[in-house]
Amino acid sequence: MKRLIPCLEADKTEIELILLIKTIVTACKDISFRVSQGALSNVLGSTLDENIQGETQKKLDVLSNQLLKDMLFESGKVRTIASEEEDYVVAATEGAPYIVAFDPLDGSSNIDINGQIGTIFTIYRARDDVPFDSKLQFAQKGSEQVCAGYVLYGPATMLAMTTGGPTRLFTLDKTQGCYLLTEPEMNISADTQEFAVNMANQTQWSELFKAYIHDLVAGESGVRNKRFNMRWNGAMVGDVHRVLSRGGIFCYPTNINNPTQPAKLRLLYEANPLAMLVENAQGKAFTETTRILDIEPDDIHQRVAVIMGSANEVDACLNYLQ
Ligand code: AHM
Ligand code: MG
Repeated sequence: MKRLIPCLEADKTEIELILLIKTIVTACKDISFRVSQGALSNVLGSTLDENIQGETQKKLDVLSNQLLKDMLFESGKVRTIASEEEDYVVAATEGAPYIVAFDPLDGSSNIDINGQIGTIFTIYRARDDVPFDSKLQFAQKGSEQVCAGYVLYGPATMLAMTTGGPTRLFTLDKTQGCYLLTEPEMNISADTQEFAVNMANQTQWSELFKAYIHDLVAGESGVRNKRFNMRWNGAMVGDVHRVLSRGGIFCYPTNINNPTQPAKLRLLYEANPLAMLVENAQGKAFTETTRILDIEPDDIHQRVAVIMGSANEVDACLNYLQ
């Protein structure tokens, strides 16, 4: 089986980018080890702090964030960093070619129950037209990403990644400490009978979105004339991994009861990288109105509604929302 680096070389990925990807996935190997040790590594539970988004930080959130930051600083390849766990952008190496954003540990509420969690990352070229340490470095559309990926810490540790070509899946061989190519081209089926949404949020949905889910749940006897099944991990990285692996639709729609924070998921380090992975596996990724990768960002912690997955089912959902 092909290893990650030779695979990137065969894809003609630029050497500086290969070195940066290597840094990120090496940090993730460390996170994977600590996650797999569970309570033995003394990383379970919460800290006493909150991040800028008012969420309690878990010990593993903080640790993963620090680990990634330290290794990215050392690499010398990153001009500026943005993270879910950092209030502001973090200046790294002036003149370096790339900027990196990440959610160090997506699905934090799964940490203490030994559920699926993962690190989501995205890489852009640094901008020379704005100061190296400005948040404007990240004022780039998702379509500008040069690499998007996640490392999923499940029963196996897996890396899904694209550098513009197909979305490839690698599995961490823990005996050798290397990522091996196990799925050269992920391909999301256009049709599906599986959806992922937090059903407990129904009172927050628009009437149009309620109608869509109602018709899915109605099964063979409803207008869709087809039985749908529901799966929900509570970690977007795990839910989207399932969608990439066997098709499906993942929805996190607008909360109409909360005008100050109508969406939950973050554009920069959750929606954009997962949208690129989904699109490069023949899926679609939209908010309720717009292709996610076309959004002009206005803040590093900006939130968006998300509907992504099997192309025909995303179209079907969007039809309800017009
Ligand atoms: P996190 O980045 O703090 O872990 O929050 C994001 C997560 C997503 O992974 C997941 O889809 C969503 O929050 C679930 O939230 P909820 O359980 O509130 O519906
Ligand atoms: Mg997250």
